[in-house]
Amino acid sequence: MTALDLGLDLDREEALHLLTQMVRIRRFEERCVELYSAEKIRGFLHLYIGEEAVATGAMGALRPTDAVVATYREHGHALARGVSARSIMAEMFGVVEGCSRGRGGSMHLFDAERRFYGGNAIVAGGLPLAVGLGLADVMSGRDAVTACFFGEGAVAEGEFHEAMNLAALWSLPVVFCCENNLYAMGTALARSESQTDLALKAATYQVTSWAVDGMDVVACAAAARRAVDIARSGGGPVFLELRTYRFRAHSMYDPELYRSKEEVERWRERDPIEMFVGRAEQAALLEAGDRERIETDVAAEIDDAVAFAEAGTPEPVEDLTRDVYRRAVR
Ligand SMILES: Cc1ncc(C[n+]2csc(CCOP(=O)(O)OP(=O)(O)O)c2C)c(N)n1
Ligand SMILES: [Mg+2]
Repeated sequence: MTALDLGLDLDREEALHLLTQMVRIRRFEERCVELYSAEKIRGFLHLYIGEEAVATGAMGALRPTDAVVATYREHGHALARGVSARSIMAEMFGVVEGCSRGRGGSMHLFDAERRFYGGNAIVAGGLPLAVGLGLADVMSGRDAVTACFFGEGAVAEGEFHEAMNLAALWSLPVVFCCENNLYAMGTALARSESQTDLALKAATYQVTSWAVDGMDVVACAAAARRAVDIARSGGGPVFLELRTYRFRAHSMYDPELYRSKEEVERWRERDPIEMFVGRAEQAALLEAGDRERIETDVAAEIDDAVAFAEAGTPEPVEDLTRDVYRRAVR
């Protein structure tokens, strides 16, 4: 069967890129779990495992001049955006070589050069930020789109409604990527929202919106391309409801009493990496040996990132008040 017969509108190079990015995210986070157990990484750690297709697919639609806003579950977005594994791992370790100088940690990855504006720990906190970035770009005459990633838990916050309204009212070039993984910590969507069709909800604000299979990296990439095209060409904001699932606990520890093991198993059968490999091999976009080579390269990249972080420098005592503001006493 040809790639197109299988719904894969991409070439071999693109297929290798998508697989590599998803494997990088998966393996990076698996290593983080080990480092967390070894107490090398401390604090909160929210894993994206299971959701890799969303960030991988969406990020490919953006230019370097576009902006990205994410949540505390953002390791994958940072990696896919081009923030180096070294500087992310160093940030996890809390050393000055980290992308936020070691002051942010897992939840606050930041890289102004790549227009990666966090890493935001407050649920829905990134949405007004994205609206502000979109407005600033328009007012400054910059041809840029802002992609804002957030969980479905954000739609219950007032900021979601304010952001949708203003983005639509001012026709801002923002693509809202709602990662609907069905749960906000232990709260299932249907227990907190009267309207669970999130694309419909966004549409009430006159925002172009539709739902996407968030486990299918090719569908995510196609949806993001279309959404970014609309936003870039003056069509106003777009809302994508990317239906996905996290395979792991909300944070590192969570008894997971809110969902059954069978439900998790059912979703694992739709593992975005394995599904993509299956289809791409069938379409002869991937060849024997590709997967193994990618795994080897990724393992080497992560080993290197961990060694870099291990050799990192703790912030010197003299820097403790750096960037800390205080009012001058007259
Ligand atoms: C304003 C606010 N309220 C509560 C919390 C605590 N909290 C952290 S994560 C989370 C769940 C968010 O779920 P969702 O938006 O679906 O994202 P997911 O974790 O599923 O990716 C909550 C309630 C918070 N960080 N910010
Ligand atoms: Mg969620």
